[in-house]
Amino acid sequence: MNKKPLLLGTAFAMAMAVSVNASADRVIDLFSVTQAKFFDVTTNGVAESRTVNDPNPYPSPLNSIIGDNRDISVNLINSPDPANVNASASVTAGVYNFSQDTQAGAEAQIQWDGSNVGVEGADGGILNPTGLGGINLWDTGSLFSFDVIFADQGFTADVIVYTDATHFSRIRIDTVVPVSNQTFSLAFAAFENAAFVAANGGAGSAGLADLNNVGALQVILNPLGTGLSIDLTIDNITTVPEPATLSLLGMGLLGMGASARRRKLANA
Ligand SMILES: [Ca+2]
Ligand SMILES: [Ca+2]
Ligand SMILES: [Ca+2]
Repeated sequence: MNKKPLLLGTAFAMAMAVSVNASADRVIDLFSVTQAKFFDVTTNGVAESRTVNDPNPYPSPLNSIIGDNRDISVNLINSPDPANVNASASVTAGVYNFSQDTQAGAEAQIQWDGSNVGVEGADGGILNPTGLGGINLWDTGSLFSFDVIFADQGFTADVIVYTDATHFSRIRIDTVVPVSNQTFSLAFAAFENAAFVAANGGAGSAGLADLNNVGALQVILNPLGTGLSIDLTIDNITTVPEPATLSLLGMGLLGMGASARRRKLANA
């Protein structure tokens, strides 16, 4: 697995953060719909899962979850004392939290796979790879953007875009270092690039995801279940329109041009 982080420079990340607030027209999740904290206290191979519907379905201007439903889960993989050394997840105060005790190893998931009907149980833990019904993300932008408020360790996350059960693209990111208030971006084009996906995660048995036809989105945190103490807080996940990003970068370049002109005038 390629461990090279897909991090962007701080200046660029700041520009991205501004553009998210200014002009994103389709959210993935603003984490404003809460889910109470819960724990997995068993190393039985079964995750604890919770599901919630958005009380303001799309296209309400108050909609904050793509597909109107979010599933979160925690799977305690190993622990010397599961009842007391374990892991939890929650969505409260506008942010998602995953916490893993020292010496525990756990994986956490966030799924956006539409309402829980058919293949999903009441808790939403099973992924429905076509539950979003084929959303065209290219209509909404060209990058995923997610704000990590805090991570006390470097963390690994797999971001998976599904078109259906056999067409998906998985990309692993690894921050290597702790994170504080940083915006990460992942280009849609990366998920449609066979060589990049093969090198950084993997594709479905029938091929890559088509971001014109998205059936589900999934984030797997700490997919290796490694045993470090982890506290991770994620804020808004959105799609970012390229024109807004370019115009912000362009404004930065214009600003540099203006100061160069001022220096010239001062020297004249
Ligand atoms: Ca369990
Ligand atoms: Ca669901
Ligand atoms: Ca699900």
